[in-house]
Amino acid sequence: MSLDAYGWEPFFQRQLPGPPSSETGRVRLATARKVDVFAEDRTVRVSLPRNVGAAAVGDWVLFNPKKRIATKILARRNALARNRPGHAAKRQVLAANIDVAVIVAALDRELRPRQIERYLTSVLASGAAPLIVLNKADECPNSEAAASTLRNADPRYPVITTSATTGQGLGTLEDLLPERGTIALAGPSGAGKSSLINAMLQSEHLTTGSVRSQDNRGRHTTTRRELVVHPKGCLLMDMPGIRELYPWSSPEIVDQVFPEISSLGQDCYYRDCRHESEPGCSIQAAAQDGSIDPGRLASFLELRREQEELERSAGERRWGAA
Ligand SMILES: Nc1nc2c(ncn2[C@@H]2O[C@H](COP(=O)(O)OP(=O)(O)OP(=O)(O)O)[C@@H](O)[C@H]2O)c(=O)[nH]1
Ligand SMILES: [Mg+2]
Ligand SMILES: [Zn+2]
Repeated sequence: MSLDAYGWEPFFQRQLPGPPSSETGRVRLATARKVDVFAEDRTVRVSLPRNVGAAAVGDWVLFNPKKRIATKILARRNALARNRPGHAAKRQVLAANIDVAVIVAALDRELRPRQIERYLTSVLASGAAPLIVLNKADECPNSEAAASTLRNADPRYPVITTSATTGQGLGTLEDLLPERGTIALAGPSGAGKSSLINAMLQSEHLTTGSVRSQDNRGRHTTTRRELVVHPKGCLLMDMPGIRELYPWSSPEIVDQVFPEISSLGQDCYYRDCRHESEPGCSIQAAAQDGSIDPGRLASFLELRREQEELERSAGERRWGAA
């Protein structure tokens, strides 16, 4: 198979040639010092020496086929990243070189728009196109109402309802996926990410797991990121469920996630208004007269704070201060 099938592009071609006799492959599975790559005519496991760096699933690597050692990780076109939980500023790349990030939520539990806004904050920072999937539509009598709630809050992104169990909405989902693109599925444990991929592949390739009966939360069945090839040609990346996502993003991206709120901030009396209790704050004024959603406002303020803090910590690390 040609490497085009795995998303090879001029952007990566321009980074060649590598060392003579090296081969190119795309990482489909990664552990700390070993990666499985899709190469032209086979899948091969190569070791990843420390000096080469850390590879993420979706990365392109050069490797020495005889020694089965990776020699270089090619520069990424983009990456979906988070701040490692429990760290002030430690970037963790979740997925490299992706075109679409599918944010999967499940309809067998309460819809959490705040959680989706967190994912959007990560996805917009990556540059991948977001697509919101509300799965387990078979478990929810008014799945369309849930989808409408999200569309009304922000009409910019597609929101679709699916069921990995009955197959409902899978055709619509597949139609929205770019034919040659790389698509990462992210979302909380138990939302049905692995089930959706299996349903699209019409195979039981990925392990799926039950949810806890008291609150329908998942049990973190998927423990590694993995890239699989869809029969139509696109690549699907399964990801472990994320408990609480701390996006690696920026205050400016948060503004983009909440345009109806951030645009009001330009009219605040103080230029550096924090939109809390300052006089002349047009965002608080809009909150008081009910013209912005209080849930979205709280989410906007929280994510702004978080990203400002991250920017400060990351900057301090970069300059070696404090
Ligand atoms: N009723 C219903 N159940 C589903 C659907 N999709 C998945 N499930 C079930 O939900 C449970 C969790 O599915 P998984 O596919 O393992 O969920 P996941 O998002 O991959 O979870 P992690 O790997 O833990 O992050 C399994 O018992 C699935 O059978 C659906 O559309 N409808
Ligand atoms: Mg899974
Ligand atoms: Zn303000």
